[in-house]
Amino acid sequence: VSSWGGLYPQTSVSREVKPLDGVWSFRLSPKDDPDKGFRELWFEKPLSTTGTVIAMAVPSSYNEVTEDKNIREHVGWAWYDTQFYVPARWQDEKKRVVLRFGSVTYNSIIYLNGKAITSHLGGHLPIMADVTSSLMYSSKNLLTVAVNNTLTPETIPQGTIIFHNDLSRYPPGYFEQKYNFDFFNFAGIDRPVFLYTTPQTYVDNIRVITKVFNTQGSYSASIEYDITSQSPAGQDNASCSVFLVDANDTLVVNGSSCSGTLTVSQPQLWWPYLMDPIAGYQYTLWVRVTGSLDEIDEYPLKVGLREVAWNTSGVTINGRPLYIRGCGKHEDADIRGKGYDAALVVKDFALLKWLGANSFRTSHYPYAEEIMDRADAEGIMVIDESPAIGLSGFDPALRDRHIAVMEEFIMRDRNRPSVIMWSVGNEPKSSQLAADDYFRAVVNASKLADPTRPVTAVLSESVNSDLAAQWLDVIWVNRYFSWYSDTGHLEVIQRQTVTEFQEWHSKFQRPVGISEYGAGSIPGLHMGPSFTWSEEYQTELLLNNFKAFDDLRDQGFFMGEMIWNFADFLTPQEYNRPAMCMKGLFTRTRQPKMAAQVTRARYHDLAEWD
Ligand code: BDP
Repeated sequence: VSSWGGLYPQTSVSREVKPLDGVWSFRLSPKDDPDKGFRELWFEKPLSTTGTVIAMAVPSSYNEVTEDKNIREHVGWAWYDTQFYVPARWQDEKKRVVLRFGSVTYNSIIYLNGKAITSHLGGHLPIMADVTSSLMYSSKNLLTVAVNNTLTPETIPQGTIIFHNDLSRYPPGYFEQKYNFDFFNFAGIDRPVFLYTTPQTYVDNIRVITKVFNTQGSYSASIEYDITSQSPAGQDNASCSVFLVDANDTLVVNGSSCSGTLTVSQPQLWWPYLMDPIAGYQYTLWVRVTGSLDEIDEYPLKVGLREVAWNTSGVTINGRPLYIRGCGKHEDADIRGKGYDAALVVKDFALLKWLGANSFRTSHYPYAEEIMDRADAEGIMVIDESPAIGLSGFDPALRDRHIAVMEEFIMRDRNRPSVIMWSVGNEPKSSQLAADDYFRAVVNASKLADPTRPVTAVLSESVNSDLAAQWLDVIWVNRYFSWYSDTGHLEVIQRQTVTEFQEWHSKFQRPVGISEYGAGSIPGLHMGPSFTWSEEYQTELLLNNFKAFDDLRDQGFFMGEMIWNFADFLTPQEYNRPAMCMKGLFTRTRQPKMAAQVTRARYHDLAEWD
């Protein structure tokens, strides 16, 4: 994988971590002179010496932080920089030093002390660069990031730039960024930034595959592990040892090779929330590599013991049938946009658990690793979705980019117990002829990257025109009966939903589920009898869907239900939505609407254990 973002930075006896988050300097490249920063070499000296800069929070999307409309609506390059020292002893101790961004959205070029050290295509995934020889150990360092949020038919997600050339109506050079998704196109350094050290011999990557065996009601589990390490030129390969400890740090089992299988008898399995009294239980696999000069590196990897399986009618976890109840989400909140915020994440998990949800989908891009850590630890299952939303065209260059993104993304998340399936994307225009070969290739590449989880896509075309479903292990479909069709007619939902999902299952013989349904509601708007946009309408729409889902559940192929959306989120400026997509169970500031209460009642009723 060409742009593997590296293991998440963690401390150990051999590793130090230094966060670089805080307030950085920021300026935009003018809209009518996008390359100004490159021409004037803004990366060679502090940004503040190139012109006027403002303060910008890192991590955060830059769009909603200031009072400047140009910043919120910016299209093109934006520049950030910060200055910092590193301990001089890092050099004396011959540390290897790595710079790591959780993500920069979208395309980025990263400079250290005036030199480009790495670049990355696309947002939402980590970026790592070995900066050992680019750092200055006896003076201040300058870190500069150029980030571009422009979306084109070749990027994932796609967008188009519309030029308005009629000079009687628009100023010279006027253009607009259009995109075919409804969430605001936030950008910037939106996840934490770290420097971390390792010895010269170090753990580079780890893969674990967990299996669960049930012999007459008694479980055992295995962990297949594979460690990649690096050693300085001229030295022999490092040797490896692994130690599995439980949540109390008690040693369970150990191993002494760089790849092998550990067996855990009487394991505490990883169970989803409300499926077992103990949800989200994790062991820690301590991975130790020892270089030929006795140099040691240690890295702790959390491991949940669970196995996902699937057939033509359903999905199981640890051999037990799974019914997925949850919501689509977004990384979205006021001020910070898609910026990682620990308080917000803790709140969101508290709300998911209050609802009785056991899952969410990372609609419509990979979420921050810190969010995924919570999902692992809380026992909330994740349908892990790539940034491919609403794709169309399906030419070979897009396919290759999509496959590269899937490989990079799967490499980041493949060790996580919470991730139960991969979604290659949301609502592709999968009735276009080219979708057939395209999805075969993207799904096959994803299955090659991880054969242990089902690969899916979230579909929206009609059952008879879609060309992607045939390649998927499980099928999710978005349907907005009584909202985008038959608006106002709640009475048709049950019949239409049941018919729709029966058709998908009978045509493709796969497990099917509803990945989005819902209605917008203005919090506090009450109308009886229920009327579109009222809280009553949203609530009754859910209740009618619930009846359909109960009918479908009786038929044995319906794998789950997910409400659109967990919370209201910002849209682009439009005339058909009031600043936000209002389909949230919670408001953008996470206060409950009426619909949250009925969802809570249902989801707790559906729980397999209480
Ligand atoms: C679906 C999209 C989702 C939108 C939703 C809506 O998958 O991203 O937010 O429609 O319109 O088509 O609310």
